[in-house]
Amino acid sequence: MRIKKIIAGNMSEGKVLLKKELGDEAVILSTRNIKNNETGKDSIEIVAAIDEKVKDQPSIEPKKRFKTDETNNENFNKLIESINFPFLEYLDKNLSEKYLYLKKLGFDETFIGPILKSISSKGSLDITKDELLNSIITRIKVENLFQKRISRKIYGFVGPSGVGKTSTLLKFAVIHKLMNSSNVLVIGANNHNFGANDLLAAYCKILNLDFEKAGSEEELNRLIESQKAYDIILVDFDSKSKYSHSLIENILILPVNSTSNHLNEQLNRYSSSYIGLTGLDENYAIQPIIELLINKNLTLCFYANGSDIPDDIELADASGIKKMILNNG
Ligand SMILES: Nc1nc2c(ncn2[C@@H]2O[C@H](COP(=O)(O)OP(=O)(O)O)[C@@H](O)[C@H]2O)c(=O)[nH]1
Ligand SMILES: [Mg+2]
Repeated sequence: MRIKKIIAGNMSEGKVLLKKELGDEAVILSTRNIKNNETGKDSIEIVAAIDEKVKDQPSIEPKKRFKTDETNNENFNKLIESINFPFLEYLDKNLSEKYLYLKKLGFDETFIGPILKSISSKGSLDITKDELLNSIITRIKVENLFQKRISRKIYGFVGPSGVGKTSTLLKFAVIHKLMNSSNVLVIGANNHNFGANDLLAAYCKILNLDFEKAGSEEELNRLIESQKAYDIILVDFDSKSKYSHSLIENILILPVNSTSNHLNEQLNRYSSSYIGLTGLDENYAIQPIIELLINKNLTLCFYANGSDIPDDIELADASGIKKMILNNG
């Protein structure tokens, strides 16, 4: 047992001192009022004791409950990130934040690596996430094909079947007719699918568009040579068409929800630098198409987000591409 004598101004001050000296388990043995020899003030003398065995017993800490506060959530997220991306600990905070931002937007390592390397080598790592995204978007070439041109333009719509070539062509035609008061001719050169040209002819009739049918390459060439009065000629090809003409600029229509392999195959097959996308109203992964556009230096012209003619098509521009990236999937 340990005994301690404490002099304090009053009882409550004495208890505080006692607790500090002997702990919670101290037992008060006696108290008496005294005059403090040094100050001459009325004081209290407390004598207390503690059983050392009790004092030395390890106190049992109350169980720590798992707190689901913000700090814990943050730590939990960090833990998950370090499991998913173990190499992050080798990147500095700035780089790893940018890596995670691009990763969460749907880009993958093969794309993010060179992007971060390039901004890092330019010493531009201090840019914000938004500026980083904008810097990616500015790498994508865009061109406004809805603008009226001085000379006659001939566009061929090419690409895999069922991707939306015909409907995109019709949207394109109506926009030129309404917005630019252009003289538009639609040529049906879809000769591998029974009834496709007749169906297109019917659509053109409803939409008040001039229509001609080209059953062969010769017929197509003849139409191009003879129909000089039109401002714009749009040729609806099928997936197997192999026609080429120096005056035809092909627009490759690609589904936005494609894998890298599929997109590259289509590009090799139809070699075209103009790209139109369809299916932005459906689920898609953004990585393959953005990578294709940047790495192959292609020009994105427009994107379709549904089957309504002519409403469901948008001209490609930086803000639209940003929306496409931020809303992807
Ligand atoms: N959801 C959706 N459907 C589309 C889009 N573009 C075209 N389609 C539909 O896809 C189907 C095939 O289109 P079509 O133009 O005939 O394709 P083509 O074989 O390439 O000429 C049609 O039912 C279109 O209405 C799009 O952007 N989104
Ligand atoms: Mg078609």
